Parts: sequence; structure tokens; C-alpha cells
Amino acid sequence: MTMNWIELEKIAQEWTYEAANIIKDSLAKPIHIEAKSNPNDLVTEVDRAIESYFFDKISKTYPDHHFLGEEGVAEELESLEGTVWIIDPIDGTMNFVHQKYNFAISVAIYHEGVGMVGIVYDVMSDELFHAVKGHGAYINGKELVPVKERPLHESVIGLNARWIVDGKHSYRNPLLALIRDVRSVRSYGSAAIEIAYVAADRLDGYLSVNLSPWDYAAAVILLEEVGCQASTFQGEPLMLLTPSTVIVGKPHLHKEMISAYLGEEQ
Ligand code: 2AM
Ligand code: CA
Ligand code: CA
Ligand code: CA
Repeated sequence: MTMNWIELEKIAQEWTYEAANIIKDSLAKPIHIEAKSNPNDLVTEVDRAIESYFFDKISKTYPDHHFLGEEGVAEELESLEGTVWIIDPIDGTMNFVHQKYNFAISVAIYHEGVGMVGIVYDVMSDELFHAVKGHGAYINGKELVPVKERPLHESVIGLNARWIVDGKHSYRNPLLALIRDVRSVRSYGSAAIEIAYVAADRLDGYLSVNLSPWDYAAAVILLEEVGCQASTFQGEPLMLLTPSTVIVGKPHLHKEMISAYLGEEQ
């Protein structure tokens, strides 16, 4: 059976709005916070509740679809065969905990490894970034226009503030050179929102030394609709099952950041 991706996007949007209401209700109560891989890597019971909410909805409605989420509610996934939902229940958990602002629900649907539906919902600012492959990218139903390039020295890029991976300052020198040469950098604390901002022409590019598939799976579907690029720092396609470096941007800037700065680890 072929899926109607536009219909499926509508259902995914409804579930996303419902999940957002659960998150907003939770803000009135004390939130239990735990550390994961290190004291600054946070998770709350709300992250898990939202992931379970999506897992239950998807497995009841589409029992043949697969599920990949950050908080491990479903069994580990080993391939992208068939239809796979890739969910980050709260992207920007630290913002959720510290600011109660600037966090997103990220919902992607891939089919045989190809991104078909992408939704990034900035819950508190009520901005829904959404796309169906081949049908354009939108904010709250308003279509985004193909992006216009700027030269690198006039570009503003988003940069994940965590440069240290496994105790190593990876890419320190190339990143310092890039920061020196661009107009300015921003760090909003949610990879999904920052990549959606590139699609919306609020940033020219975004990069992070280490992201997982659920951080970018939905937002990169928006990018393709407005003519932007996404890859690893080496220019390789993003691996949707393992963590990697991630760089996205307007096509010329994306290419220049890789070839002039990041292509080879230093
Ligand atoms: P998260 O909030 O879902 O964990 C900002 O640090 C961005 O990097 C967020 O999108 C965050 O997603 C992501 N990120 C990925 N791995 C992380 C980690 N180990 N610690 C903190 N943030 C991480
Ligand atoms: Ca996390
Ligand atoms: Ca995330
Ligand atoms: Ca998360």
C-alpha cells in the first residue's frame, strides 16, 4: 500500500500539538530531573512521557511502522527499512529545565531511508515548521521561499556550544577560524530549532560536532525543500542510525565551510 504522506503529516501534526499540551501542563508542576551520560546531559520524566505518547499512538495506529527515539522507549532499531518514525520528544531539554522556553518536539517520518515528513514544533513560541517531501516547507502553514545566499563573511551561523566529545576538543582550530571569519555566531540550544531556522532563512548555516539522528532527522527534511544542504563535516551523507558531526547551510556556504575549514580534522 502506498502511503498518503500529506494525510500522514496532518496526523503527525495533531499528535504533536497534543504532545505540546502535555508538556505545557507539566510546566505548572515540579519536574524531576536526572543526569544521563554526564551531569550536564539532562532528562526529565516529561521527555519519557512524550516519547511514550508518540510510541503508543504510532504502534496502535500503524503497527507495521518502526520507531526510533532518544529516550529508548522502543527496542533498538538496526535498519531504516520500511516506514520509520524518528522522534525527539524534547529537543533542548536543558532549555526546558532552565528556561521553560526554546525547546521543540521533533517528528520525522522516513520511508526506505528517505525523509518524507518533517515537523519541528517550537512549543512555547507556537511555531510549527513542517514539510512533506516535494511539497515545500512551511511555518504555521505559510510557505517558506527558497533561501538566498550571502558571502561567508556576512553569514550568521548557529553553533552548538559543546565542542568536547569524549574529552577531546575536536575541530577546535577550524571552528575558531570559522568563527573569526563569519559575521557572527548564535547558540540557541536546540539543534532541531537551529536547523529549522536555516530553512526559514533566520540563520545561514548551523553546525555541531556531535548529534544523534533524532536531533536533525525532521529538520533536514525542511532544508531540502528550500534548497539547503546537510552533511557530516566531511561532506558525507548523514547516517540516520549513528551519531555524527553535522553541518547544514545554504548550498554555497555549506560547501565553502567544508572545503575551507572542516573537511579534514585538525
Ligand atoms: P537534547 O536536548 O534532545 O538532548 C544542544 O546542546 C543540542 O544538542 C540539543 O539539540 C541537544 O538535544 C543536543 N544534544 C545531543 N547530545 C547531547 C548531549 N549529550 N548533551 C546535551 N545536548 C545534546
Ligand atoms: Ca538529550
Ligand atoms: Ca535532541
Ligand atoms: Ca531530546
